[in-house]
Amino acid sequence: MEKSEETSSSSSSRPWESYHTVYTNAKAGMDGVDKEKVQRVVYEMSKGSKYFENEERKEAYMKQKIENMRAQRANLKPADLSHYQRIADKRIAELEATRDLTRTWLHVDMDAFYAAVETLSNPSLKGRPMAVGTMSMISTANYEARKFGVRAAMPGFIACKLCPELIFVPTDFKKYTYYSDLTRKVFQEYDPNFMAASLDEAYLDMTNVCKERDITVAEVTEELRQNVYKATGLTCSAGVAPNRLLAKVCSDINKPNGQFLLPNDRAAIMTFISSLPIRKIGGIGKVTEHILKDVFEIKTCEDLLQKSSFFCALFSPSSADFFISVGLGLGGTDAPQVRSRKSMSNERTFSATKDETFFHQKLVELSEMLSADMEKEGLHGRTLTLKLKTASFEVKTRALTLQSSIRSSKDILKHASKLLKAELPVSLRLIGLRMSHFNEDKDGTLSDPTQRTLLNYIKPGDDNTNLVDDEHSDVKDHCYTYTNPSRDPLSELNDNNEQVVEDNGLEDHECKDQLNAVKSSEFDPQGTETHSLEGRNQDQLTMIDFSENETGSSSSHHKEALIWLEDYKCSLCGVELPPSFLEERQEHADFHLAEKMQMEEESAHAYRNLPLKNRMRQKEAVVGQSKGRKRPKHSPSNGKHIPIDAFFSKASHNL
Ligand code: DCP
Ligand code: MG
Repeated sequence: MEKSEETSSSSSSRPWESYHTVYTNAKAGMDGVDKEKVQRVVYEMSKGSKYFENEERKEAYMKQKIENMRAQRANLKPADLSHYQRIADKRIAELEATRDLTRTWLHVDMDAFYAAVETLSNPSLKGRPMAVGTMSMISTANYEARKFGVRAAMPGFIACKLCPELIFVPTDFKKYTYYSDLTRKVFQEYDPNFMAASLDEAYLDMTNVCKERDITVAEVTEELRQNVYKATGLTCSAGVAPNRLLAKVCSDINKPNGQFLLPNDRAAIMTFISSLPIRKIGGIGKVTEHILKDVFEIKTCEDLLQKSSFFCALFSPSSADFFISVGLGLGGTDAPQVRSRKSMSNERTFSATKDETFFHQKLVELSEMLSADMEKEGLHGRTLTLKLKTASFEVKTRALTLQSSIRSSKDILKHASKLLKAELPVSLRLIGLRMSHFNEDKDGTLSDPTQRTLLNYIKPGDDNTNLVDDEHSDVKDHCYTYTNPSRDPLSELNDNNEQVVEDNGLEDHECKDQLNAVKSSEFDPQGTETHSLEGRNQDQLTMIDFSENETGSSSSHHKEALIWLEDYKCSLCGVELPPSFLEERQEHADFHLAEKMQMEEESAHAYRNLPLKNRMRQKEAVVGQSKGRKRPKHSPSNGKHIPIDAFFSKASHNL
């Protein structure tokens, strides 16, 4: 059996050659970089660290996935393959029939956004290598610094080693938001329903403006870029294509300050796609790339079509559709409906610390920002989720759903502090807050509070559910259409308006975005690949992993509670959300989680209020049942919330 480049070199005398992290991935402006030097420096400087250990865990996990997939491939008989080839050919024809060449999409992305904004305020930085961020973490680097291999999501101390002249500038999110708003005003002139994908990028449907003004898309794109420059003093790059997936790929081609147009012509698209490396596609991250390369020898998007029988044989229908669609150069073309905001979040990354006063300060800042954002959009929220990344890179979320919705920073802080208190003492490197379940009633009362019974948590025993391949959905669905565009902190993967979000390199489903994934490898705060490749049966089943274990190898007790039936229906309440609605799905999962915890708390409360005699009877019954079973580890409960680890051990009994 063939060995991948990476596996074969891992034991060589040049161990860094197999050390691929987000830091060693190339971004725009890094083409001429000495990749081996960067790899060696990153390897040497991170060796022995927790980050390194985590990378090794992920690497081991990926290798295991690859081995499993190889074994499955080896089991396929020629007759199986021709059977699946027929299925694939049919699906190719069906998907081809959906091709829509009538729209013209533009993806616009600001060049070295934070760095460019900082250079505007301090022109002496011009032409000198500089990075925005700190010694712990860099948010972005200008193109001068990129020549040395310095890039976003890289720790500053590694960047200094690569480029000793590097100048550091601290982040100033207010400034970036201000400039982002200016760019959005320009975008609105061309497409009032443009889709903001992050602070520095957006998708615009240019079909109407071209028709109305009888102007070519090349001209109008030049004009838009000039107008952005006039409004902000900043340059941007653009990609134009018949769909958003391709427009996103195109905007990176002539970065910085350039544009690339792909005509609305099938032959041109197929030529473009034929040599396009799969990794350029949003939604194909490191793990998927390696599986496709190492197991199926797939390197380009064209290879995806040629090997489509394997997808039909070994992957879920949604994954197979995704790969085939990419092979055909298909992507989102529809003008999405205006949807209301589902959640808002922000987070802060810092060097690992146990300092509780510091945590409190961070919570104060985050609560204030969240409150200000909600106020800006006239929203009140009911579900508050606290996100924590521990010193060992484990990501945990703790959520709580309130009886009535809140907005003030004081209220947010109060509840966030309760959630955090239950986790102390802890060493953290990231704290985030997310608010969801909004209602727009200004008084904060709920017009339709959702009341559910325990029955809602009984999961139908359905073995035949489909894989929710979170890696493969279209970023279009993670973007919100703004009639009044404002800051869009929704997309956790793309919208780093508050912080550096580390990429664990596992995948780019950024925004956890997919078909049109944005910020590919840069934004993957959760980093858990839900795309199960262990076997056909498992492949058919996807569960929401609330724990967001970044190693990608979460233990089974973490994987409970919510299954997307037939790929789109929530097993708990029947709500329908297609796989591409990643953010909404996460939010929906949070809702169930918080609701479940609330109910647990309520039953605990009812239990506490039972006469002592009855309680004793119940306790005896429980002890009897659980004899011989390992006792779940519970975190201290605080107030209305039950820590998630308690929830999972309970859930695995209940469901
Ligand atoms: N960002 C961040 N952390 C990351 C990646 C990005 O904080 N891991 C922030 C800083 C960037 C901004 O988001 O300036 C936009 O991200 P891009 O990926 O678009 O990167 P840049 O705009 O900096 O550079 P490019 O010219 O490659 O678009
Ligand atoms: Mg950018």
